[in-house]
Amino acid sequence: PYFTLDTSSLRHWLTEHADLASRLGGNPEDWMIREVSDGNLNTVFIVAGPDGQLCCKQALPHVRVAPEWPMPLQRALYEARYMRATADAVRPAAPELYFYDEEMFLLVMECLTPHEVLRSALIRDDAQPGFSASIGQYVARSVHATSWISRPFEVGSKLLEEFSGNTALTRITVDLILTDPFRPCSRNPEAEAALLSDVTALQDNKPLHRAVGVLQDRFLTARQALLHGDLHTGSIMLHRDDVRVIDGEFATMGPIGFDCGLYLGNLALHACAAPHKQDFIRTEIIAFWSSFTNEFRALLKTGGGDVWALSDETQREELLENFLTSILQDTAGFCGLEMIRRTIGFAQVADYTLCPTPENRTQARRKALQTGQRLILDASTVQNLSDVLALLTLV
Ligand code: SR1
Ligand code: MG
Repeated sequence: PYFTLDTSSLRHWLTEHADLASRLGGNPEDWMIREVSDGNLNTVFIVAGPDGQLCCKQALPHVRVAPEWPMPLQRALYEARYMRATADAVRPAAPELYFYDEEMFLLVMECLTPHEVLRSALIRDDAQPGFSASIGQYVARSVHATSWISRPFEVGSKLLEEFSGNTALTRITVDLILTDPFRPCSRNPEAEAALLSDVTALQDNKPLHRAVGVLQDRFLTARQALLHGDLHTGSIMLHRDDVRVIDGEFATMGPIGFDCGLYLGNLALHACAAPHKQDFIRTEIIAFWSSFTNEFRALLKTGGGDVWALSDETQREELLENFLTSILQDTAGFCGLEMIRRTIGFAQVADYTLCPTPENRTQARRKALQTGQRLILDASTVQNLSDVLALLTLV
């Protein structure tokens, strides 16, 4: 039966799993075990032995950073399923899953060392430029492997079945990203005084709420492919040019632009917090989109799904270009949602600590709110990446 692990019980648990223990080598009492929990939801341990290291991630029955908020343990299963469903397509851009324990809601996986969380690397100004090309490739490969265009519909049907139970985490997304920031809500931290009128205006903005409604519908009904579901800069680790995507527990079938939009939203927020890095962020956004589209175009040349099965190469190309435009429109909208929720919602971001003064921070947040609203309102007018860069004022 389930119990919450600590360093001592994890040591014992590992000794009872010989294949995992053998990856560590040496004597169990000599293993170094450290808790390195960083995200909002789970506990994470790094275990080091003479022959290797392991990363052990366990779901808690509540939100780690808000213990009064209960959360089903089952979410760990969806992360394991996501890793298994995408591993072959994205390897080596994700850690290897070695073992999933169904009773302990525990994932044991490859330890990424000396990797660092991308958000922290960006804040320290220490991320090797070009990482976004790897993320674009990752998104193209993961969604291609799970889309109706590339796979017989039975594959998509099975994925819908396997991931439709991930309702607790989808509920978090629906509330925290797609709803709460746009209404007064006890989960939203109190906004700083200087931003109160901006927040009130946003929460009274009826045209904005209509546009958010379109995105709510897209998120819940456009089941285009299997999404990571929480692809922010805290869900990515890197060391030099080795870039890995982690934390797929929010996985769900959804619109491809959701993964793209969350990623770009976090880059854009970083540029709001650190305006002197705008050119760098603009280059990363361009690298992401060109790598995503190039990889997706190349992969989709081969077809394989029931969708577009009748079309010749020329027609597939035309269909694909329209599909990419529609993904870009979704991307713009979800990018705007992410910028807003990370600025005034429950889960805000450390990037704003880069602002040297409180006044700079207010300005940065205001810019994020204004940019986010513009992106949401104008998402449907977007035709190419330059339009998105213009909405981001990154031209
Ligand atoms: C209660 S969980 C809050 C946020 O943390 C996760 O990483 C997701 O981004 C979620 O929205
Ligand atoms: Mg996470």
